[in-house]
Amino acid sequence: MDLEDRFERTVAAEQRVEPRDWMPEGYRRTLIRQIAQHAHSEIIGMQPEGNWISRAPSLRRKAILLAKVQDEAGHGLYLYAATETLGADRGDLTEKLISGRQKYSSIFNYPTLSFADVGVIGWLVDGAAICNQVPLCRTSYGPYARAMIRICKEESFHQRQGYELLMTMMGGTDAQRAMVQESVDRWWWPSLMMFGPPDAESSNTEQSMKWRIKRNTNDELRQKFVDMTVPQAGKLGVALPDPELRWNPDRGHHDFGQPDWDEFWRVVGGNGPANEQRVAHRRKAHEDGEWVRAAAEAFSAKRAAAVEG
Ligand code: FAQ
Repeated sequence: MDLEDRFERTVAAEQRVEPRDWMPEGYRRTLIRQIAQHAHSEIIGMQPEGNWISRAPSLRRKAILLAKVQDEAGHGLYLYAATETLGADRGDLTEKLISGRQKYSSIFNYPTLSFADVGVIGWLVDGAAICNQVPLCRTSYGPYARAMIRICKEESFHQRQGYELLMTMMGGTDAQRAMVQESVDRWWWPSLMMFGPPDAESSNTEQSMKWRIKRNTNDELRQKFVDMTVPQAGKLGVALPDPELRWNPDRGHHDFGQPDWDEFWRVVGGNGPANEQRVAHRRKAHEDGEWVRAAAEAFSAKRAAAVEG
């Protein structure tokens, strides 16, 4: 059996492709692209919420938020490690991110204007992330699938954290309830965009589904997210800002309106409300960390010399 046949059979049998196995170059490239984009999203995704750490309304909320943002750093590092098993270089991926040559999720290019945004990011953004990532626990590449299992557990915790915060605010004053509603109005459509363009415009889906890198299409997951979120919104007592949103008994799903796809492509193309700021901040952090990388390298060279000596 030639190498390509063996690869095809492994994927078809729902077994995992492992780092030392032969794989088509396109498969490797697609994985590096998707996992790197995901890793960058986690790292850039620390910024919108990080904005509120110093202004959290209580010590408890500050501690929770700090822990969540720290988890996101962990997810990013975990995912960069998964790309390294495919032969990618972490430094090179960071360079691509800060020079705008590699993407990260559109959602993190929107500003966080109130503390309710912390709750809404947990509820909607982590909720969308979970919908998208639970199927990736069955992705065909072993290290990615295993990373997803742990990441999904933490994302579920993050989502409940957001929902609990919003429940608390909805049980508060009229001003707090209004703050939550205003935040939901701003984040609803960008959350739907997280799943990527409609299937007809998704250049990678068909091949990624064949390779079982992706297990569902963008539209399937978007639908699942809407169906999951509508009852949660009802319980919370907030309205979702979509006049076309209604249950369709024939389909057994909710019908819903389309996000503004022109806005999506603008944001993906680098022209969203906070793209420049996000990338500039990441670049500065990377440059400010230069001395740490130099010190670590000097230390390991010294240790290696001591072992040899
Ligand atoms: N933003 O052909 P497709 C998180 C690009 S969760 C920006 O459909 P694909 C947790 C796409 O790269 C967020 N770009 O692409 C957290 C492609 O461009 P390319 C991260 C997007 O890959 C929560 C082009 O459009 N999660 O961080 C977006 O098959 C709270 C055509 O699209 C993941 O990355 C977008 N929304 O499907 C952290 C999950 N959508 O590269 C902090 C893993 C598409 O050909 C706080 N990734 N593009 O030039 C995936 O499942 C997939 O990559 C999709 C996109 C579904 C995102």
